[in-house]
Amino acid sequence: MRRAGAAAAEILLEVGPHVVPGVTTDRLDEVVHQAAIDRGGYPSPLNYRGYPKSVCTSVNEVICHGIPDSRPLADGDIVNVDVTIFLDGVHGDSSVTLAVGEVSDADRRLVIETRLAMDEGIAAAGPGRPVHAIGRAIERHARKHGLGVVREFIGHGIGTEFHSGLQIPHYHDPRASTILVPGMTFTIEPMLTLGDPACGMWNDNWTAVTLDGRRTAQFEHTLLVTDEGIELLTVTADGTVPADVFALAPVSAL
Ligand code: EYF
Ligand code: CO
Repeated sequence: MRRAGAAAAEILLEVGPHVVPGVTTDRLDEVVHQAAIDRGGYPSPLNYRGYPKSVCTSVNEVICHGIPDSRPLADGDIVNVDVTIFLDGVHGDSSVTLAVGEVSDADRRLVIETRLAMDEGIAAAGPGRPVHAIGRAIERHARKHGLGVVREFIGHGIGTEFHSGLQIPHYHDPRASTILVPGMTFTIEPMLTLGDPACGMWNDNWTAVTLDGRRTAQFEHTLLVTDEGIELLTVTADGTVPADVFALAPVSAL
């Protein structure tokens, strides 16, 4: 799992610099596909439940599962790049939301606070802690910053399966009463919105969008519960965290 997680992080670091105005998300798909193959792995999304590409690229109002296509990214877009690699029998799953050129202060704030919400969720997890503590921390952070939390898509157990039985809501759901124990591996991948988090679906039956058309951002790590706490698996072997490398400068006056 550490090797698969590190490979996912490396692939994000490789594809990130390609995210510039004018690039197509099809090109990002090619880069991610080749990067997975180069590492001796397989891009987990490809043909997963019929998904047609090797990566999810979710632009602006697209919440998740955006399918790469021939539309060029434009200055001011934000795009989530969600990479999962199957390597040596297990999956590593991670995503970052990247700015395309110069983005508005509102979008910058959305991206920064979504990453911090994920970090709050990670901080709330640990051995002996209930799963619902994660969503409670994420929802609290989102509320504090006037952002919505998407409820339809949640974090998941991960290992030899891309999605195992464990469900990790990103909002407070007291029914998520599973107690985390060492050895569990799962993702935290909150999707936050500038407006109403209600979700719709394009008629391709893959692309999830905000109903109000407002923008949305997402970050994701694969995590391991240890005896001592939580280990981030989707970091490179030298500890580099892609979300740190691509972090946006804070908005000076909120
Ligand atoms: C309506 C898929 C998409 N599912 C999940 C298949 O966990 C993921 N990313 O962090 C994740 C990535 C992909 C994925 C890529 C394809 N799918 C199944 C069911 C419905 C759906 O969208
Ligand atoms: Co995931």
